[in-house]
Amino acid sequence: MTDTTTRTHRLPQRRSLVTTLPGPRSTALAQRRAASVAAGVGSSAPVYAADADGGVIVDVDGNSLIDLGSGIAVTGVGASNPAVAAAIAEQAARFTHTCFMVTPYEGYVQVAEELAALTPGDHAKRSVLFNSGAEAVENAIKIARLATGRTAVVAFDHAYHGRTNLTMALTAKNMPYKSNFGPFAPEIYRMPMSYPFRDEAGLTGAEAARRAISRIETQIGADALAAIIIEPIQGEGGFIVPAPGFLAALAEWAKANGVVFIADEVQTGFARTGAWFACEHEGVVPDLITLAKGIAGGMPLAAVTGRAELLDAVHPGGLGGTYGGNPVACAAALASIGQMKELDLIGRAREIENLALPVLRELAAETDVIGDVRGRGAMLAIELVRPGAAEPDPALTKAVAAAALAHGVIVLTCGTFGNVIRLLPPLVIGDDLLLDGLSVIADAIRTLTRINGPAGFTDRPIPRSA
Ligand code: PLZ
Repeated sequence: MTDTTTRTHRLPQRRSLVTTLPGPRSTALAQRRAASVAAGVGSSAPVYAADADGGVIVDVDGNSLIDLGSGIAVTGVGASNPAVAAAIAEQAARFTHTCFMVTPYEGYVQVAEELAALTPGDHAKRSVLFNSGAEAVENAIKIARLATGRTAVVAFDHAYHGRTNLTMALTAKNMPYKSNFGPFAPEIYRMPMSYPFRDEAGLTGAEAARRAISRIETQIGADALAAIIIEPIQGEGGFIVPAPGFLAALAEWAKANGVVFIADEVQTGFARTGAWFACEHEGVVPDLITLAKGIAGGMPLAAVTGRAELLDAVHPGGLGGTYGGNPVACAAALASIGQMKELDLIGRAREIENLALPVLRELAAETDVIGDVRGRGAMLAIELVRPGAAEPDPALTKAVAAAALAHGVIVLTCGTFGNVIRLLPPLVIGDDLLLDGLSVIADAIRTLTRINGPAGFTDRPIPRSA
């Protein structure tokens, strides 16, 4: 598996730094950016990409960095997968756009057929395509409200569903996503999540679901509730894997009460967690599923897929958008899904888990600043805390990501408390590169917390920012 994924790579799969980071060319670009790009757009790594392939991103100064972020869980098949690039070029040479609402084309229909086949459940399904995860979420809520004739929507603590007005309301975290951007869309209710590391010890998934359901029943009333939306594993909120049975109990209650159960699989979807979709691990069949990110190898495409009777309840013309299901993005999606099957990227995601989890667990056993190690497949995380306590340590988390970057590894953080290091490598990353990336993170933690590891940095300890 590793061999088949590494052999096909165009760029050398290695970490190598030829400048300190950011190098002079990235620094010059950062200056131009400051004078032209809105300050509100952040970037985790101040290095500008010139090329990317497999598990590496090469920057404009020629540094080859290990990519453990996949552009936030997007480039599972690689950022320049040859089959995807060829499909894009071939479609672009024929037509880049007609607008599916004006002159439809086969690619859109093919993507909908694939989504019906791949998503959980053997009921009749329909799909509608969009450009971004937030747009898919907005439309799933539109569909659920119209189909049920109800208005209330439940979202959870630590949820992330997007940055548009309705999805900001669904998203839990104030800073940076919501602060001063209100007023927010009404009729959104937030319920407690199952968060095993932070819940009272021993709280089962069923008990955590009961806690949420009891609040829904007393504060909203089932007959007012259109939908429950939940990420099967929360992404931006901290890679929170709910206790087993939590999702199933919520889905069962939703079914019994005519509430649409929406799985937001924008981050967890498309082989990332070692299944096509993360709700499969819990045996849950959602009524609607929102998809984006990994669907199209980096091209902007998103979807709502679900029960035919829900999607077909909407009047013709009620759903759409100029670019939704763009033909180039559809060609990329079909090629990406083809690559996931051909390279068995579901199996590869499981191999990544089997390779990385023991490394992270071993590290956790060495130090008292790792409160929790969790995740599934190639969606793994460590939660960093004050020594021996549950108190989040966002400063250490930031410092670890910065130290990893300084040594050539792009790693993302997340979490309501900003204290989670998350791993989202491209699924086509090779074993050696992944292990090298993990050892850099491990060394960063050892160095920053002054634990002497076997193969520590040669550099002086990086000072911890306050
Ligand atoms: N639902 C579960 O993870 C996007 C956004 C990062 P868009 N997550 C990364 C940021 O800071 O903007 C996401 C997600 C889940 C919805 C979305 C929204 O998807 O394609 O970014 O709109």
